[in-house]
Amino acid sequence: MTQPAHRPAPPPPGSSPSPSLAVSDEVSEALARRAPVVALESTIIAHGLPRPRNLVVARELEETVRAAGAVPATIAVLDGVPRIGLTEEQLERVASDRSLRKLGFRDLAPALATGSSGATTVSGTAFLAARAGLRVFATGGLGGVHREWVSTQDESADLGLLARTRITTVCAGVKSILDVPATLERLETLGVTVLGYRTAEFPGFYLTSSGRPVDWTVREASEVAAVMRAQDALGGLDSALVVANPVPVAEQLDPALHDRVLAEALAAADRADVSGQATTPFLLAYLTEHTGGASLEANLAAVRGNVRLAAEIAGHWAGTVA
Ligand code: PSU
Ligand code: MN
Repeated sequence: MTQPAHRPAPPPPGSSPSPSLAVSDEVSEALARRAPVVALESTIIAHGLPRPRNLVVARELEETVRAAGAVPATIAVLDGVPRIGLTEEQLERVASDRSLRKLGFRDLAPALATGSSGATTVSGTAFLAARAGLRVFATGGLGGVHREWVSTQDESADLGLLARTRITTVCAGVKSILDVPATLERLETLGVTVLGYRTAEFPGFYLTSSGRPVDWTVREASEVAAVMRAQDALGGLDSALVVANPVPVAEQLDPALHDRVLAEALAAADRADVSGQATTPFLLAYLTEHTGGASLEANLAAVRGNVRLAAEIAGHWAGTVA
């Protein structure tokens, strides 16, 4: 056997070995027997939904995965340890601890090094899930290119991370607070495959449709698993597979109300000078408050549908369902 040309330098004396992922017993057993597992993010719980409803939802989403015959793996970083699969106590902490940070991919290393705790965004979750060997992930809406990008250059790290990570991400499109057409262009540029699930139109998060077309439509979870196998057969670059699953028309936010309150929310964010990681939680909270909770219900309907579909895809991927 030939030796690698470059070997990693040994750790400096006194430094501890790099902390590894803490995969819960339930998730590692499921992975070992190749049972279906669905990764769930924690930012939506800690920063995207109002308390105390967030904890009820976090539990419900895990239950939904189980009911569909898969194992849920909610992901967060607690006291510097990246956790894949949380105990009930840990889930409660994610939902209630206000000091929890919001961790994108780039925040993971400092969080580990400093023993910090935080909820993981799509980029943080997708990275950790893939590192743990998970292949299917459900969220609400992806981050993307913000309106006003020309002046702020605010584009979620979700996009770049998904371009480099082999994980199937089920979402209701990208959050409608964003510049959806620009985000779709970026996904194309970055080479991220997008499938519409039973739709020819890209979903609009709170709304069933964003009005933009998708290039590929699938009708069954088994077809998504077939595309995943084709990704692997092609090999080469790792990138995600985005499965865009619209909220049912009956459960969408009223489009006129959406447009009116979103315009107000964007103006309020501008006045309050919100930026960076605070932007998305600010806008989501504004919408919840000023639609009398209707946007929250649409958001939850979208997430529930995504989690159900992700569990079904995971079943087909694992080969436990025909
Ligand atoms: N989906 C939701 N609610 C949320 C999010 C997604 O229904 O709060 C979170 C995800 O964690 C996503 C993040 O990664 O919002 C995007 O934040 P930013 O725009 O700051 O990258
Ligand atoms: Mn941002």
